Amino acid sequence: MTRDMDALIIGAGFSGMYQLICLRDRLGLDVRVLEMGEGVGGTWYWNRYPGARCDSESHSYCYGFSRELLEAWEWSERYPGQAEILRYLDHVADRFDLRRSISFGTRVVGADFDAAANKWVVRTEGGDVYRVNFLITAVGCLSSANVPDLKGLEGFAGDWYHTGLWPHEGVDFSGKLVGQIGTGSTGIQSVPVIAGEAGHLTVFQRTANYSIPARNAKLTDAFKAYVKANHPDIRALMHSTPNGHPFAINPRRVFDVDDAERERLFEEGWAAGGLQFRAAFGDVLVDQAANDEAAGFIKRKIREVVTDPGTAELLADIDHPFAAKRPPIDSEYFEAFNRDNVSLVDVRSDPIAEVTATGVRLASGREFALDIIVFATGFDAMTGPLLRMDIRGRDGVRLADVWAAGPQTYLGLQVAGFPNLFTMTGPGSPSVLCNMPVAIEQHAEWIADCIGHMRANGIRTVETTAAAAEAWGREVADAANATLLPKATHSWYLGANVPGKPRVFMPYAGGMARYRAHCAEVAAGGYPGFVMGG
Ligand code: N01
Repeated sequence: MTRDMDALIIGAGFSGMYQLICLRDRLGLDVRVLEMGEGVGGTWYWNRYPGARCDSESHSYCYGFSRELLEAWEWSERYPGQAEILRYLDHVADRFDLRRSISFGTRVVGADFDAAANKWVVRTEGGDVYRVNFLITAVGCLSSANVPDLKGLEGFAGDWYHTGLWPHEGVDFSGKLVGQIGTGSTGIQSVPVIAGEAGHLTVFQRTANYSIPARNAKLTDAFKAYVKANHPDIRALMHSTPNGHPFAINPRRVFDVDDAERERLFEEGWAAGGLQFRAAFGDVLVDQAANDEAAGFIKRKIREVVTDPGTAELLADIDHPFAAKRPPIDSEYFEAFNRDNVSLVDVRSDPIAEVTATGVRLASGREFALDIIVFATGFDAMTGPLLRMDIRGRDGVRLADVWAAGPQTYLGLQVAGFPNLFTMTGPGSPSVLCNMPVAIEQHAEWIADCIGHMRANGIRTVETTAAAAEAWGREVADAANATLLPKATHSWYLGANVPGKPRVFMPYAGGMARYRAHCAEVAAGGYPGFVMGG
């Protein structure tokens, strides 16, 4: 089948769904969404691992574009669990009648720009072809699972799973010997839940990680009423903060206060829980000495919680500044190591050498018998989901070649040589450093406004320039270098978790509020940095 349309969106997660509303219902375009899964939800469709829950607070982890939607939906907990988020997105799909414009179970394998026709020609695995004026990738930043290339995995007699591709029917851990590799945000969420079900859980830790207690709880009626009554103010606050969260970062500096007051304020942040701890001071992510204070506080907490001194030392032996990697938040993560059926293994000093038929063998020869291996090993982030499709721009140039030394975009939204292609939450945008729905809504609206502007003015192509992308690349690097973020040299922000991936700091760390203002200025100023043609 070959179809001609105005626009195609790849992915029906938070971003693709709202982009569909903007293009179909507001601009009246003939548009389709192609989605690999059998339902909407993106990340929340695939990540069904035990303990999967959002680290953003529920009243901020939702769309803000519709007052009616905000008023119709009520969250049950402070942090929404995977199932509740998926119910929410299903509700949005029903409410805005989105499914009729989405093809599920449809994987895009390639897209070529046909310059003569000024069309993107998009191919699906099933052999369908779409010829469209605009192609929008809404493929998510963390959707390409990273399973380490471990020797012997194919011969493992037990079962193994990656958290990001979790079976919909769930996994029965009861009485099983389970090994989990990875202690990032995901692994830290899954450990306590798997520990509660498994016969024994062995956690293989390569890099120890900070974590802040989430302090999840059912929402009270009073809080729900406060949210309902204050939507506009809450949204305005979220739009004013660098990370898009519904609480401000306190501008005071760590050394503005004396030791006792600092301890009290850290305790207050610790009690507030989650990402609010990071917001207790304004300089934690820019000043190493300030960061050391926050890091020291968390390490003391870990040692207080974990009873076995050897295990506590391993968990607190953290080699990077606090929040330089995405800071996890947890529900009883460190406490889980006090259980008799949980053990911690340091695979930094003694790496995993191979997976055997019956378990895992370390370089030293130590062996662990396992029935199930859980890979909480993260993703080929930001570029992975784009590069696994064969996207070719002008003159057949492959995106993979253009980005061979690392991604280059203007505003994370466009790549030079790839006209009329928009990359939602792409590398170079704040995306993963921001509460995602906030970043997503801004991108969807900016893209829709740009396309609306083009149609109103008879413009057929929009394409950023190499100079604009290079200049923006420098801004992205400068913004990161003004913080401690690049000091976590093994972080996925830098692509360091995927062997062979170029080390480029990918998200824009200058803050969502500043980025939003910059994008608005670009649009108001007639789109400098973009060439409008035809
Ligand atoms: O992945 P990660 P994640 N041998 O890359 C280890 C988002 N998220 O899925 O640090 C041994 O952070 C690796 O070790 P090291 C959030 O943005 C959001 O946990 O590379 N270990 C690390 O410990 C988050 O940042 C929510 O040394 C290996 C772990 O695996 C992002 O998803 C909830 C290994 C991977 O950590 C990714 O988090 C959860 C190997 N060969 C996640 N390879 C929300 O709230 C990797 N590791 C929305």
